[in-house]
Amino acid sequence: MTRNVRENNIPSLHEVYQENFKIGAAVNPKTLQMQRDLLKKHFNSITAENEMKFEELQPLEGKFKFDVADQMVDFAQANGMQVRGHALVWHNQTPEWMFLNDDGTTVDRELLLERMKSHITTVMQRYKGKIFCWDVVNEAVSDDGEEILRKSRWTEIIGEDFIEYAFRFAHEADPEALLFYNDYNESDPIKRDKIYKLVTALLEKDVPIHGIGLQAHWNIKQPSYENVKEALEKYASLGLRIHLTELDMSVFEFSDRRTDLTEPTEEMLSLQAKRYDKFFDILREYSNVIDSVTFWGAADDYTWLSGFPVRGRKNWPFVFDETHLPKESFWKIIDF
Ligand code: HAH
Repeated sequence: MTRNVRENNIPSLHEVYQENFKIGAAVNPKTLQMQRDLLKKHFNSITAENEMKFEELQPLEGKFKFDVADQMVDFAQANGMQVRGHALVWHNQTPEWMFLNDDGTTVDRELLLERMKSHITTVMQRYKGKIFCWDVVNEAVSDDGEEILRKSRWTEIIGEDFIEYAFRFAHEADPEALLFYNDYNESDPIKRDKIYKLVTALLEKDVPIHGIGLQAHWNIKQPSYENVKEALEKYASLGLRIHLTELDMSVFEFSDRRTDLTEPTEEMLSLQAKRYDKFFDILREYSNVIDSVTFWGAADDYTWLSGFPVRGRKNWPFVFDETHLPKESFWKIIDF
């Protein structure tokens, strides 16, 4: 069979999963071109990889730049796809001006809250009815031992309640949008319990939060199936919706810093397929609480993992290969 025939005849991933959850992909202006057909066929949700982050949308105070984000939303609408918004408040990719007065001194709590509200309101109102959910706060929980919240400009200037303010501003801006707290290492028991504690406290204060985003940057060894199941149980017990927001399956363990591979080994690919298989079994088992599973990319020709944690090292984390053909991982997750 020629490549086109094979490509066109394979089942659509999002159609296979229509009874379970949406299947999403992170996109950027380049992948929207290179992966256009693949995206249209297999995904019914998109997330902007970078183009809706603070520094992209409001690089200078009051000077919003919506052109690229608008094109993504238009692409989604033209193709019957949903859009997940990522991300409103984060300690990274936020411009310096946000935290500074004209004279270079640090802003006070009042002004930072005002700027936060203005950003959230402007962005969410623009995409009302077009973006169904937002990662309102990204990665606020610390990876260090006892510390619950990571220290950042947000905690230093506003205090720990910056999180509830962000959710309240977001709910006011678009009462229909689903509001998520999103984080990584979400299945690590210690971090999981911190996330759980944080969200429990928000719920006790009636903060408008509707879901937890599990980034799911996984690899061929970690996390364990058990830890993922326990995390899903624990988050689901809060009565919130769950999204997998940034799924990928690195072929390298996190501590593996090798740079000599020009293609993945057979062993890596078969382990990857086995893990995708088992993880999607688990995700289907929890599909009563999971509404959306987004990959942080679509096919192995582009992944942020080729720059992280080792700069310039190629990675192959998806279920479609560099030429957009299905990998063993694809066949595993559609066979159930
Ligand atoms: C994510 N951080 C971010 O949410 C996303 O916006 C970015 O494009 C890529 C990854 C993940 C992350 C990690 O897995 C480990 C350390 C820091 C950040």
